[in-house]
Amino acid sequence: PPTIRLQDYRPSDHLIDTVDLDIRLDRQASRMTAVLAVRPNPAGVPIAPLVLDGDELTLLSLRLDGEPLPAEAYTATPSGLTLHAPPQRPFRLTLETQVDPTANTKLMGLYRSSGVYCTQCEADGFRRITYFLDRPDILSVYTTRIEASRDEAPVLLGNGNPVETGEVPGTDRHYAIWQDPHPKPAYLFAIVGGRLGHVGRSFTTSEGRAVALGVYVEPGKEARAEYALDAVARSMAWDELVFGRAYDLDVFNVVAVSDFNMGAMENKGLNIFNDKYVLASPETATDADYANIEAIIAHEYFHNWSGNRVTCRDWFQLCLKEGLTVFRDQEFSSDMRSRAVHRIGEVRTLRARQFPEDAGPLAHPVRPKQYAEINNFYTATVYEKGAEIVRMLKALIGDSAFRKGMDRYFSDNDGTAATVEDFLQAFATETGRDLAHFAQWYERPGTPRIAVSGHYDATAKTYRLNIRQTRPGAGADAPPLVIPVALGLVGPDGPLDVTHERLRDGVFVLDEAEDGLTFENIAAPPVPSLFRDFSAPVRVEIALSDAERLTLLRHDTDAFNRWESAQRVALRIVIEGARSGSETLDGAAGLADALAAFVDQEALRDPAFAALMLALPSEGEVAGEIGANIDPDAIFSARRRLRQGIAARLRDRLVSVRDRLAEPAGASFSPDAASAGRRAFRNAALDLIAVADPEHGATLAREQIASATTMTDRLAGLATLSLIPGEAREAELAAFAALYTAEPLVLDKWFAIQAAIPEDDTIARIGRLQRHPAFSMTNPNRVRSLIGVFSLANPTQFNRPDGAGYALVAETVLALDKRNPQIAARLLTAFGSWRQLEPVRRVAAEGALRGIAGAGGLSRDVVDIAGRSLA
Ligand code: B3K
Ligand code: ZN
Repeated sequence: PPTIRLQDYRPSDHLIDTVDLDIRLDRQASRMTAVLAVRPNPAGVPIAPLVLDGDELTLLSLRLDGEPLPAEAYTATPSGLTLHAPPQRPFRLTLETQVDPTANTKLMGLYRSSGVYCTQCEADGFRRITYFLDRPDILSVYTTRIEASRDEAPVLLGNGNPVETGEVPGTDRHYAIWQDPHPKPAYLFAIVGGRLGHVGRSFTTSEGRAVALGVYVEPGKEARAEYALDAVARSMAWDELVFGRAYDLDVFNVVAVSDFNMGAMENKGLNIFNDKYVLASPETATDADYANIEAIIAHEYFHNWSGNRVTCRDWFQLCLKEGLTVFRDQEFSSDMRSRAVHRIGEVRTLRARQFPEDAGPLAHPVRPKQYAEINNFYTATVYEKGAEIVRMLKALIGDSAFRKGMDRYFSDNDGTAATVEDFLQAFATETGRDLAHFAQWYERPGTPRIAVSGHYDATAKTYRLNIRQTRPGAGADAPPLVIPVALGLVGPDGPLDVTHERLRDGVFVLDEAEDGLTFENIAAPPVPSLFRDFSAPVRVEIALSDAERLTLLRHDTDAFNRWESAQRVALRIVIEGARSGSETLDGAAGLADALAAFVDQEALRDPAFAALMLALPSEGEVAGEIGANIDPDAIFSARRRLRQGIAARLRDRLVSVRDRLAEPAGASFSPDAASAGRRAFRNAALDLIAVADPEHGATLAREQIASATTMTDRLAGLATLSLIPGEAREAELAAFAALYTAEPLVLDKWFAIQAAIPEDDTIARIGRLQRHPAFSMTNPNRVRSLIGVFSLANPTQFNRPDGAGYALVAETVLALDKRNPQIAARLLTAFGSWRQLEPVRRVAAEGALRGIAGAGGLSRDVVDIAGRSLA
């Protein structure tokens, strides 16, 4: 496939000022009439053909200023429409196209999901609706008339504000006209038509605009939409308060559909969501679901400014909207919940998804320099590392300069398609700083390694920190990055109040390959607390003893580093245990003692934080730290041995704290962070109790499943039981499925639990589950729950030495690719770390990858991932 390069960017030779669309919805033959007001771009080449994008389109008719065009004036294929010599003046192009939404299994463009017509246009789906200049720097004002059978689609929604509805005389059809006054790129276009239930409320903006908020869901599920609706209103209020951004239309609608390639989509005024991220009730959704709904509703809403009002010049700038908007939604969730707990969650996600990506063949800069298939670049690097860059910028310039820079970015670029340079320029102008050096973060792939050494001089009473940065794979002449290092010192009895001229608000700026600082008047050897609050997305190497790290766990003021220090000790123990294979783990008892003391001190005070403290680094994280010659079975068993040691030591207090945190009988459900935190600790405790004593654990789990009043607790009981082989497990799994036959989103959790069982039989179990009536290869949520979870959350079975795990995923990729290339390509990224495996598995994984790469008729999406993975 052809490679598209950032350096080749050129403005379009034509602009499209307005788009008037008339869409007649029909199951197999939906018809679009598009009237495009085209004019030559003063910044383009004067005499240029007009080349419109298309994808699987059928052209029915074409007129220029109302007149049919002679056949030799244009060339139309399913993938494009070229006017060889368009007028050198503004003109109107009227295009009629026809598409089959029922046959659209790619879920891009116009398709039907459980009988609901909907669209997905980002990145390049609009060209599956009509021929267009389908690129984000073409901003147009859209007016859309949607027509459908009233019976089939009583609800008709579009972008912008509703202006008219009516009947089509003499038919069973009706129509609605929507007008969006804000110029937008085609990727933000959307319509919905269907039979939908709805909840709504009004929100008055800080500018006095009354906005009708609506959330549309499958009829009968309206009550499950209330939490999402509330999250919309909270997001709107927060963006006004924290970023000064008010909403700019009279309506804001969210629609939940059940077949969706990703989480959600920020179409202007009409966000379309995967129903998994809208529908919630205590009986069907876990606390994690509630938190995800809140975060994703906020994320899509925040795009209204960071993405829609200011959009991207080209797709290389994707992080401009995605990284920034992730940062904004993280801040929102932190304000709604516990900031420290949320930060730890952010870092866990980054380490689980982005670090491996950045260390493997799919690594790319946060702003990629080239791509073959843009839909493969909606990655953890663009999103999560992109958000970390914004966070570092804030740490470097300070809160108030950051807010001023954001204001300037929005006002200077409002209504335009911007670049990363435009973003940084706003902050440079506001602060007078040169951010060119900082901009390297957008250009350089790979997780930086920071080697730190500390030297205490007992005579001089000084403490010297040396800090050195390197990037794996980068040459010695690679320019260093600008890295904010938030740091402090902790003494044997508590944090030290240190000052240093190089520290501003506790942040040391490392902008050279190597640098350091010396603290004076330090009475005793301190322990450095580095990268507080995870101030930069780096790996830190420092030789500290377990005892020193556990000093941080006890005494640091920084919650993140308290958690981090226990994680580092656990990592060291598991890595050494995996290497030696020995039964006894050096240092495990010390860690268990520290955790016991921590639980005594914190579990009742901050159960959510304590629950995180009990969670050991994942097998994937351990693998990433080891980096080469990985044996997932050795990691699994060393990690399990450590868990057993900790569980045995903590068991009694876990039983008692778990009881003390129990909800009083009859207490009403709340998804808030405090209640969720209590459940999180109780369930983390249950899991560990079951590790210490499977029989007791199984009994408690079954009791919890039986008595649970929330999906969080019921599912946690089932998850604990799922790791204890036996009849009880199978019986409870069967009972759970029977209870939720009519709840696909709940059955997804049931698929996921089973896909993650680290046992030999899991492959066979998955085979059976693929034949379960609730499973479907055509629904992305089902595939992700069963095969996606298997590939990402079951390292021992995915990486079976006999290759059966790879074969299962490879078969699924090939089968899916014919229907839905985006989902197939996403699944294939599970092979991203294959080169780090030990030889037997490496050969097996490579074989599976080569099998895919060699198959015929592959999509561009899969060819791209397979090719880069093997390169
Ligand atoms: N912008 C969309 C993602 C589109 C993915 C296209 N393959 C949702 C989001 O990140 O907000
Ligand atoms: Zn986004």
